[in-house]
Amino acid sequence: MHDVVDFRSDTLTLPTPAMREAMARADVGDDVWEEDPTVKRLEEQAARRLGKEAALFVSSGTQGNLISVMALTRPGQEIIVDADSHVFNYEVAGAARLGGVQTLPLKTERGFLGPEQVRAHIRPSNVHLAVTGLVCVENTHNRHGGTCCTPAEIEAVAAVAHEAHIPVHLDGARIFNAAVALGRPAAEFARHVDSVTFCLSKGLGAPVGSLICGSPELIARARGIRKMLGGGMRQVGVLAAAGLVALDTMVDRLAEDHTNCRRLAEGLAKLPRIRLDLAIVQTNIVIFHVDRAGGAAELVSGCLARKVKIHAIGPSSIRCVTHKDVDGDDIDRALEAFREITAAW
Ligand code: TLP
Repeated sequence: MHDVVDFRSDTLTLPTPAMREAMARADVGDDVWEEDPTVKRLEEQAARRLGKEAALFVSSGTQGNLISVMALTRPGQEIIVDADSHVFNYEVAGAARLGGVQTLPLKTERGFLGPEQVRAHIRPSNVHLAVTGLVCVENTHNRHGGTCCTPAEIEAVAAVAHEAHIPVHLDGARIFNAAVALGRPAAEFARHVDSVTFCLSKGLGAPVGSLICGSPELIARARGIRKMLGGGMRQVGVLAAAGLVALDTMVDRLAEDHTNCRRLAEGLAKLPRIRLDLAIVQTNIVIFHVDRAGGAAELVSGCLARKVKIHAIGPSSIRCVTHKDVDGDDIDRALEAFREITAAW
């Protein structure tokens, strides 16, 4: 049981004592000179886990996605994304502003582009049209409530893109949640994409960092772009050390977060004026809708008064994310808070 129960994001997780110890003891060097042994170890392990030949440590998921887009496209091209994707909604238009690409956002049911949808939107060669330069997919899907797509679904989309010589990027910020939920190795989700990013600083609990994984050629290009964006870091093994602990010790326990999220969702679904689809609660995110004017804001402030932090992602929708710093007792406490607030509804 924690003093404050914080469901706002799994990015709020605090580093574990083992991470802090590893950070203090880390062997370091200048990583711009490629002389940081701890960063190298992390990059090797990340590449191995994702089944790619090479990897690059970057500051954040946002930077990882931007660098991947820039490494795989040319300015003036168009990238196909789903309309609810993180790249399109939450990355400050970086792909447009810094990558010079135009985004084609497509509506989907679960957050996952289908192969025929992608095929239908690849631009034909025509003097008026932008050239389609990249297809991006996201797994698990944040704005759709942590939904997972299967390796086969990614393979099908990638096949259509590759047939047209278009590369595919996977925003796998929470790919290990998908891997744990579906019982498949993370590498299976990455097998058919050209680049994949994943985050150490969400459910895995590390304080900072993401990795881009791909071919040695892609990673060499990404390294140059990272430097250009000011993301070349020096003795950054102090951060990579925490990432190694995260990869070694924090992946399998994500199942606990999924169990807690399920229990939270089931409790929420029983409350008056709360609407959610239990069938899509697959990992550590639950998004629910409040059918009462001002109800979402009431829940946010009522919960806060009971030391439960939740986040409204729209005027009537709330996202709760479970993670290592929320335990079973916290779920009970939060559900009690929700019950008290909605009792009068
Ligand atoms: N998502 C954050 C916010 O930016 C919304 C969160 O709290 O969930 N891809 C996906 C699918 C993400 O959910 C996020 C972070 C990122 C990329 C970006 O990662 P960071 O925060 O490391 O830049």
